[in-house]
Amino acid sequence: MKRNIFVTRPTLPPLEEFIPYLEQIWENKILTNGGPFHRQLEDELCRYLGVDNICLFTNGTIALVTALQALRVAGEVITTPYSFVATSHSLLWNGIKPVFVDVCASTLNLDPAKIEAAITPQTTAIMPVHCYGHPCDVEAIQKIADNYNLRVIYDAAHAFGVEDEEGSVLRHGDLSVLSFHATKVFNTFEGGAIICPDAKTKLRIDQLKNFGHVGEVNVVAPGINGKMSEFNAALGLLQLKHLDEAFARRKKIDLAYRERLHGVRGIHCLPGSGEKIANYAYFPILVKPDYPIARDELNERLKDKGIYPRRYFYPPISEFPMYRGLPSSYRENLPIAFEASGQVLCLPLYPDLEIEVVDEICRLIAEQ
Ligand code: T4K
Repeated sequence: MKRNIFVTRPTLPPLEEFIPYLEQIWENKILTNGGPFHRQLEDELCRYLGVDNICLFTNGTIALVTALQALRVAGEVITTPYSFVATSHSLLWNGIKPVFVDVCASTLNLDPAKIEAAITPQTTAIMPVHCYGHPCDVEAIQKIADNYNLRVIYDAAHAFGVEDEEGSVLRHGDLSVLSFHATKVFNTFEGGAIICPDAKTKLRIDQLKNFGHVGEVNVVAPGINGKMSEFNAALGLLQLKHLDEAFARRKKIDLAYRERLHGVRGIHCLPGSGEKIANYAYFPILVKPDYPIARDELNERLKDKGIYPRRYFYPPISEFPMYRGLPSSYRENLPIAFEASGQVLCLPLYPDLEIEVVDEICRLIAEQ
């Protein structure tokens, strides 16, 4: 039988550990709308992540859409073209014009040095992404935001559990948004969250994710249905119990890749993020021009062996039809994002990946 090694594989706790949660849901018949597991997961995540307030969502994309709505962001928002398309789609869903700014070559995060030149009287916010879990230059971004009175909403879909010297990276900016999709380091099958600084903002976001309802008969805003169900919240509670072990395994795999790919001509591993606590969510390599074959050829050859890396993020978002007409989408404006997008390959990384498979992948890469 042909074996398939995917870029990621969800970690699932033993099935029997989930049964008691299901029994409890069946027993109390509260399936959604802020039930007991939902409340418990919010509490436990606040503790685990070291944040004060969290609002759970049905997925990360709806959380992004709602974060923008909660802060009444409008006009133009500066963002990165080097991300998953959900980042800028959330702007279009709010009738906001994305303004793409290039990324830094060393981190592939939004380059603060290029933000100011893109600010216009219509700019109301910046939406950076902690790409692959590597924290943005949060201080430089906040300084610009303070100078120009802009909001900052971090797409932190990749940054669950990441900490800098002072604690969680999720405390930066006005809001941070997480994804708990099946492919993420912490998953609830589908899910997401907004981290917010105070109880008042949490209350507003909780209203917006429940159609804008305040009480039984009052609706104060055109909110959406973004609520996480009890089933998904229960999955989250169970996953949390196994998370530290999963991070430790990810770290081992990350180190194994770095050791084995060190010195392979034309292969550049993005540097370990240098933050106090990383989450080892992805293992992106750049296939440089001095590698014997092009990135896409390497991708095909690995696939022939049953290994499926992914070209996250190719093409840049600015190339998709709904974005490519924007002035900020011109290729000349985004040289680093385009170059990285043509070279990047995210190698398989998930807790159950065996080191022998890492050996094999690295051998295949080294011997081309
Ligand atoms: N912002 C950023 C920066 C994001 O990266 C994302 C999501 C979002 C916002 C939006 O958050 P959500 O609304 O999704 O919560 C995947 C994910 O669907 C997406 O969540 C993620 N980013 C993106 C980077 O990756 P695809 O199209 O690559 O997924 P897919 O189905 O091809 O899965 C990749 C591999 O994972 C498969 O080859 C096999 C494995 N897999 C996948 C699933 C779904 C499994 O083994 N089991 C599974 O259940 O987008």
